[in-house]
Amino acid sequence: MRKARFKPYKGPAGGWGSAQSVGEILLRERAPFAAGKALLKQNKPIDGFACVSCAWAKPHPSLPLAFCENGAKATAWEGTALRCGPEFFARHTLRELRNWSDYELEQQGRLTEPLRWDAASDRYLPISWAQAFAEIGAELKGYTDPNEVVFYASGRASLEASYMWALYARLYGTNNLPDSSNMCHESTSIALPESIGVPVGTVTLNDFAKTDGLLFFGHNTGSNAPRMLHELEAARKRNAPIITFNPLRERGLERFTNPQSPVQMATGESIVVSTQYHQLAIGGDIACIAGICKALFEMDDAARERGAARVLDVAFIAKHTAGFEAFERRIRGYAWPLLERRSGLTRGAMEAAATVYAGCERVIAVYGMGLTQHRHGVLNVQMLVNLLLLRGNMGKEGAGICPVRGHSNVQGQRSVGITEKAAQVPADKLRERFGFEPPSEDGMNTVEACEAIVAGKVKAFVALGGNFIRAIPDSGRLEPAWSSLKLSVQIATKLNRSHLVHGEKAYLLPCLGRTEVDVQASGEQRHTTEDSTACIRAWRGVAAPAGEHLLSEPAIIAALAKATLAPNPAVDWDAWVADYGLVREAIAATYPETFHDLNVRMMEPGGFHRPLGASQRQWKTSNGKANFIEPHTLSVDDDVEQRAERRDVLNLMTIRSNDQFNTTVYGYNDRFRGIHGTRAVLLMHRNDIARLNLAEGDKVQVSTAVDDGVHREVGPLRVTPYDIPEGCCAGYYPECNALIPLWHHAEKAKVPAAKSIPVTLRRVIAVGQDASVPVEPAPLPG
Ligand SMILES: Nc1nc2c(c(=O)[nH]1)N[C@H]1C(S)=C(S)[C@@H](COP(=O)(O)OP(=O)(O)OC[C@H]3O[C@@H](n4cnc5c(=O)[nH]c(N)nc54)[C@H](O)[C@@H]3O)O[C@H]1N2
Ligand SMILES: Nc1nc2c(c(=O)[nH]1)N[C@H]1C(S)=C(S)[C@@H](COP(=O)(O)OP(=O)(O)OC[C@H]3O[C@@H](n4cnc5c(=O)[nH]c(N)nc54)[C@H](O)[C@@H]3O)O[C@H]1N2
Ligand SMILES: [Mo]
Repeated sequence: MRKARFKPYKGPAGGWGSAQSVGEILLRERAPFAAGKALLKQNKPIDGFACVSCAWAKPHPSLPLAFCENGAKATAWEGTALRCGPEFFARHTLRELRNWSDYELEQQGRLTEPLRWDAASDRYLPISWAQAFAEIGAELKGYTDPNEVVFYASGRASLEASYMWALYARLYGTNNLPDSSNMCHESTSIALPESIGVPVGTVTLNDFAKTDGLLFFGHNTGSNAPRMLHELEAARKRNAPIITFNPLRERGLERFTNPQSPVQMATGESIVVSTQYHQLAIGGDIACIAGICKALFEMDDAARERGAARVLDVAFIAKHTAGFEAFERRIRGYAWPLLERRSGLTRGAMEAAATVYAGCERVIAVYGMGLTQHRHGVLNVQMLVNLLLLRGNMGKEGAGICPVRGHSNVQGQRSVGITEKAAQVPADKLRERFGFEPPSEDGMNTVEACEAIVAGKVKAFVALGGNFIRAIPDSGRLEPAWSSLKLSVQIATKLNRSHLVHGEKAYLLPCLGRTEVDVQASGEQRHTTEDSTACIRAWRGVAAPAGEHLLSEPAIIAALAKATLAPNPAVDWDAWVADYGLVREAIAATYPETFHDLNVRMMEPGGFHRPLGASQRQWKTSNGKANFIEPHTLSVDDDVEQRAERRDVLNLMTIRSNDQFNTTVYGYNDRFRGIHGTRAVLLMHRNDIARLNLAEGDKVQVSTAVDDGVHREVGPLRVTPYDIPEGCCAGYYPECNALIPLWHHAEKAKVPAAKSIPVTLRRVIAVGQDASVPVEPAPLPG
């Protein structure tokens, strides 16, 4: 039995706590030596492998140890000595396994052989690769409408595998290519093209080295992109201010001890990361940024009166932007009390941020899921760009916008064709090279695919990695819908819940991990990825494969494609698998602007950058300008806002612990937040706990407070006092996903609004009571 403990964490991010946490997971995965050895090659150019954890950029030249605590956990997770083979599946039915936790499922170790679900025994039984491919191919061939098949991709596969995956789906006849990005930075992909004409971030590590100020919105850097703390440390040593906006005081954004600095480690010295820390309300960002802009306008007025230098970059605004006047009018029209109420910050706090911002010449704005996963997530991102544009912080060294991407190649998979949007497909190039007519209709994104599955309009779901059923909203409604599928196919490294919730026919196909040596007919293969700064580089695996029967992702995709599609002499799948260099030639031919000479340029030790107009002040927008986008609302979520008058409704955000990678739960500790041994917690403000007649340690059921006729409930969760704004609360993803209605997603982008869910609480066990004696639910104040 794990014992739950709650104790505020006083240490810095990094430091010895980090080293200890890495040691623990290496032992738990029984891989201290193998994974330890692999770690030395992690993020090393050319002969090393790109970390399978986050997508943060890798510096060149690299640090001696180029990995962080959570990167090491990810490597240990993949390099585990534990195996989950046919013997395991012979012992357990899927019905039984569906009661296991996410942690227990993945802790069985690496999958070793292809498996097919046997309905009679409700077990996965071994099957030969040849038979699996033949059966899946025959099934897919039998459908008349290709749009009834969904090809999901999580963001981990290489550029080579991703390109082949997208081509496979389009040759089959569909653009149904939803991906993890649909749940993540799709708000960015919609927002930035309208604002500045690129779909991705504009900054590189060189900009981080030159910047003299950083704005940080809604990203938990210490847990989710810890290597970035090195850039932040360097910026702080140059005295560049870092202004953070987050409802929670995330430790990694407060103090950091560099584990690679012998002096800091020995002396326990740590640096202050954020020079200002603003704990705004969940969803307070639009109002907060509007407030900072308003303060800038007022400072600019005062400067003009005094005849001092302007605060706004008027030359930049005049030459490069459109929409300024309407934006300015709108912002000036907001009254301070309204902005304060909506942001949860004081006018003084917003003015303080504006003053420091105005004192910096080169500013980078960094953000994560705290901005994108909201109903108005797109507007959140555009407001942040507006703020940068006011002072010309776009397209100059040391300045720009930095969406921190999640999965290690999620940005890259989009660059090579994984998208449901037909307009983004270079149809002419595909037609010319492969002699087929690519589908011209848009396919389904993640939310649309879920809607179609619920409506019984999907026959097959084929997944290149990920844990779709756990990652999506509305688990309680979605899981039962899966049984209406005729076919489900999962390509994976470890067992997860998505493999247990399946269609009439189900296959589980185990693949090589990215840390592993990949030998094909022409020899050992390299592969490529694109990071958060649009830097593309070559890598190769270094560890021995986890099993002799594993195939690489490209080999599995090629075999599926051959079994499914009519032969096409222009696509030689076998040659591609024999030599991934040929896939890269095809990538270069299909996307020449980004990927010309990919086979040569990928070997540049620091990689090469994708050309981005916005970073040269070339605006590939519809009007050729950088656009100020007027906010049409100050509320980030109308579903939550309508209920503000109901005092029993709290606004819930779902967050990641320091001991997980998305749905992969490495352990039950969230060190930086002082939570140990449990994930079944609800973090609340003390005043809300008192107001709702609750006490620390009570167990509550949490329900979604919307009236759509569906009852959604999660629990019991332990009421845990935390430093979080009043009216807000936090619980862990994926455990709380059952609370998010599928329709509660970002406008335009359809990213599930996982950061603001209106909820009510019901006490089921009072603190000190035996868990077996539920008490009456506490009456809620009216
Ligand atoms: N170790 C590890 N690394 C990871 C992952 C992982 O699970 N584990 N996941 C990867 C993936 S796919 C992704 S997308 C990224 C995710 O990395 P993040 O973008 O950091 O995502 P979350 O952990 O969901 O944390 C969101 C942060 O936003 C804050 N926040 C919530 N609501 C709001 C709001 O309304 N406004 C503001 N300003 N802040 C808010 C939360 O307090 C939290 O600090 O990390 C990637 N890297
Ligand atoms: N409530 C809530 N929901 C969320 C979020 C949130 O913040 N809150 N975040 C969203 C975000 S940002 C994202 S990106 C999604 C994540 O959604 P997904 O990407 O679908 O989920 P992961 O948990 O990353 O997938 C983990 C599984 O990937 C498989 N895997 C690992 N490595 C490999 C590999 O090399 N190859 C293959 N083929 N398989 C592999 C393993 O079987 C593992 O179990 O979740 C989203 N859902
Ligand atoms: Mo993500």
